[in-house]
Amino acid sequence: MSEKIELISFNLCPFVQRSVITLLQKNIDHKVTYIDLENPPDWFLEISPLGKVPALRVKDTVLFESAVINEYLDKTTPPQLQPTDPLLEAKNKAWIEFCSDMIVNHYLLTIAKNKEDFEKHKNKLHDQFILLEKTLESPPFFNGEKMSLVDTAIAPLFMRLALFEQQVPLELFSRESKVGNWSQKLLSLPSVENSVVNNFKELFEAYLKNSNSYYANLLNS
Ligand SMILES: N[C@@H](CCC(=O)N[C@@H](CS)C(=O)NCC(=O)O)C(=O)O
Repeated sequence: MSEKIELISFNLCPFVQRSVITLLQKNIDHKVTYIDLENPPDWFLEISPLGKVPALRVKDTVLFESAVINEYLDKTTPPQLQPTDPLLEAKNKAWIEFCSDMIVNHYLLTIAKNKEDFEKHKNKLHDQFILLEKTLESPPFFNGEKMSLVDTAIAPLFMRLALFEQQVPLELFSRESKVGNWSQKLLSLPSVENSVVNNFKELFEAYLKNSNSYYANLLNS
């Protein structure tokens, strides 16, 4: 019997979530090991060169960086999500980087201690969504009909934005826009829905409230 691949995870990490979506989308048998990032175990620090999750253990090899992990999963298990045309593939990889920057911006927005920093990251994210709106061509996915790794890269951000939009509307894009439709499509996929732990919303809310950030105070009010 072949050894299961192991995804090393922190239950709130959006980068890990990208790999979970890819694993689920491809129906890859795997196990998930959760660690506490505040207090990472020694075995994790020994195998993870950057000390970050996700890490993927495949036999004796440990891969890190979500984009790299997803490319490996994509190359080894069908259906292929990356486009085969080299130019389109490169374009997709560039936009995956862009989505990573958006995720970081959203994180900075959620932990900003004051209104000024909060607004700064919110405006940056808003501008990034305008660029995405201009880049999207035909629905439902980033490349049109076929789902891609860009879709798996942005879905965790859409999920985090949707969770608290009712409580604290950020209004970063409209529901009727191309981005809005894209978000709704991705959030309706079982691979996205099942990519987080059951009590994700509560855990995330508790984490935010604990940060005592400007956004957390808006959530509290
Ligand atoms: N570029 C990395 C980012 C991963 C990342 O920042 N992971 C965070 C958790 S969401 C982490 O492990 N942080 C621990 C640390 O920086 O010490 C990727 O795409 O995998």
